[in-house]
Amino acid sequence: MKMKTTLAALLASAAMVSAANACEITLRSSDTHPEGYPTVVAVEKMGEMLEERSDGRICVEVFHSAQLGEEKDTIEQTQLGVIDLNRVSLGPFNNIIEETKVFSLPYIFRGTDHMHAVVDGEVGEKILNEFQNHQLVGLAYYDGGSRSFYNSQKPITSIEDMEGLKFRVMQSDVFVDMVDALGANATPLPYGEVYSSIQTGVIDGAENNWPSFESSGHYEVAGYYTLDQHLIVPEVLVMSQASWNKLSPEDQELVRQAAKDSVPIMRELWAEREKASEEKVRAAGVEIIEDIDKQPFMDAMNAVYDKHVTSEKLKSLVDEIRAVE
Ligand code: GTR
Repeated sequence: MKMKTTLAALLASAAMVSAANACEITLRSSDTHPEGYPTVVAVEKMGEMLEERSDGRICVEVFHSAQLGEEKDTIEQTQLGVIDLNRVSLGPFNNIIEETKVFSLPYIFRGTDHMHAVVDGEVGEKILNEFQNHQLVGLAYYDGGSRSFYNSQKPITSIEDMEGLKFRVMQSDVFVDMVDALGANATPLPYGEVYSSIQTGVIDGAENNWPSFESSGHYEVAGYYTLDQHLIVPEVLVMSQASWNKLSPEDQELVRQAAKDSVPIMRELWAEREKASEEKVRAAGVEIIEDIDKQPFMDAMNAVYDKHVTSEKLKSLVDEIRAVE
């Protein structure tokens, strides 16, 4: 049995090597999420399109489950050209690319349709263009659902219940200030450290969308999920400027187009996964607090806007986002 497994594994890796050999260029892509997660599948699909359209010359290899590192580190690696492609939340870019903050502001989007209209339009294009000033090429936006708070301690039914709780946030000052403004304490941590930090009581909880809450297993250690939906943070697929510069203009166009064509695929996968993850979490017995007055949460966010939306550039971007129907 063992022999058979080993042989099968050898044959499989031999097949992979020969497939890899056919590719003149293999773009290594990073993702923190596990196999089968919508972002991972979408980049794989992008790779298939690219391979087909380049007659097998350009391939994409997706390293899922944070195999290449946590987001903050992989962003640096992508800027350096060590990693070619990276699918990340916009959150970890906030401290590097100021303009990305506008998409990370609490309650900036009125819902998914509004977010889609914004990222598909002029503002979306403007923010993608900002990446080129930071050794990166912005290729496409993916969905990140809406993020809500979960914790291991108690049901949060109002903003008062947030008082004193310790929440992990993505590594961005916007999110630290967001949690502070709600009367809780923020701990910026890499995604991969959240599960054990809740389990050991280092933090009380975190915040995320249904698919991440489910796939990370956080729901196993944080039994209360309050749907305050404070954030809708789009995700991005970026490429290293160094890797980009190695491609001919024609190949650059192929990459850009394949990335764009993966967006509708991703959106469909996302909608399905949101439902499936919600069902799984509910079936596991997590207490879901849905009936919550969001207004006090929204009002508290004025402090975050006052602190982070200070330049004329960001102010006008916020106005433009709000004006999109
Ligand atoms: C997820 C997002 C990841 C990562 C994670 C986090 O929703 O898809 O890219 O940013 O949240 O909270 O770190």
